[in-house]
Amino acid sequence: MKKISTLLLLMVACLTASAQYQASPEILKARTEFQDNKFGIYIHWGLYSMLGNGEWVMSNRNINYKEYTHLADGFYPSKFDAEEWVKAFKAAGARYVTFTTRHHDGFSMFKTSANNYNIVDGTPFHRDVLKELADACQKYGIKLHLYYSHVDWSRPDYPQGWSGMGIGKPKDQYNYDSYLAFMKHQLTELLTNYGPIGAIWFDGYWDQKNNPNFDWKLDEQYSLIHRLQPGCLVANNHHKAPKPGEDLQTFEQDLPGQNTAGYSKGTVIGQLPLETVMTMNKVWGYDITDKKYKSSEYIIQHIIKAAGNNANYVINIGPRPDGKLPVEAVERLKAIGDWMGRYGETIYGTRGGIVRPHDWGVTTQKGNTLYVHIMNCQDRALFLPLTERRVASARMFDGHQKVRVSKNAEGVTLELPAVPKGVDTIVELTLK
Ligand code: H79
Repeated sequence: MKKISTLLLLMVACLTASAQYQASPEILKARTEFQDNKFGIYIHWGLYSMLGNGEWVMSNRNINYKEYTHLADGFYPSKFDAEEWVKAFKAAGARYVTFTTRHHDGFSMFKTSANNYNIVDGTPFHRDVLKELADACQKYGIKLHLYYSHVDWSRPDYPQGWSGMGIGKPKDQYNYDSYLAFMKHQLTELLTNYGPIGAIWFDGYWDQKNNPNFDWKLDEQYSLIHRLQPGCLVANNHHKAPKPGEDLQTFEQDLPGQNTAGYSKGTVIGQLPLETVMTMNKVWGYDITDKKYKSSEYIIQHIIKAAGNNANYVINIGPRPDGKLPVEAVERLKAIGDWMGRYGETIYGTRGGIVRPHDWGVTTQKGNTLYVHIMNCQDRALFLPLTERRVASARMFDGHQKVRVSKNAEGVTLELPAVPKGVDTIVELTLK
């Protein structure tokens, strides 16, 4: 009896411990910095890049899991230059880069001692591209975030999920404890060998959707991360409300609250810092025929819209198998950098403003300064439902021309010098 009650107590203690994740002071600081950073670059790069058909090619085309591993012997990204990448990201105004250390195909883009299926031991390239990227990020002051897949199409100990059904991997040799030990080993390497890491970004939780009782043992992974690097944020792209131990909530292909892409159906927006991650063309990994690139204007407007929705924005690039960034991506990075260089002040360090997003645009706010970003308005007058604060002054961000403000019971109307046009017209209000 005593044994049972001790056991029960222990269970309750464990449950409350996980339910009551107390973010450390380091984490709280890191969350604020994360929110201040506002804009990042995602990189999807791996063996799949060689096949030029996106990062899901192995599962989509039912490539045999043993056959696929031979790609490693031919992977030699001769033009890879981490500094060139990071300089381009920095010039675009990005403050962080999220890199795929190991995607669903199971190939590690870093030196691991867990197996030879990695860029250093398993390819003729023999270079730890993650180390080179980490060093370049340090040098140019960009935060490094690490994508880490929970799904693994190469390992029989990973329990078969919804993806990779036709790749010939045995379905009866699963052993989650063994797979979890492997992941913890790799997470330890990632958080020990590459300097300070801004976030670990998990992906793949959804793979076990047909197995509702599946226990990923997230607590063990999250507490390991927080123990090894107390300022490292935990993100998990599970498309659900945040779970204990997580530090930010990420949204795939949509702004928080939207669901045009089908990943965020019914996703509850929690209290954590928010992030939207989006592809620049259709898929994430390099696709040789996918030329459906979003325009620079679209990307810039999404940085602005995300900020107005109190979220960060991360745009993805799928580098070519030779290690170069696609020219279309480089062009867009330049255009984004031009805009961020002039208007970054209205984005970095801000939060979603007190006037909520509307069809005409969004507001961002820093202290008493409210930036009104007008992206879609055909009139010279714009009404803001702003009643809780008084407007002390208003001017155009460009050229500082004064803007007349008239007030009524419902809010204020801004009289603009001209009908807004272009990517974004910004009015700067000082609030009392
Ligand atoms: O790494 C990139 C993609 O390869 C990976 N996440 C980004 C960052 C990814 N995108 N989609 N998927 C993985 C598969 C997810 C499918 C889903 Fe669903 C569709 C999740 C929710 C809707 C499958 C169908 C699971 C639930 C419904």
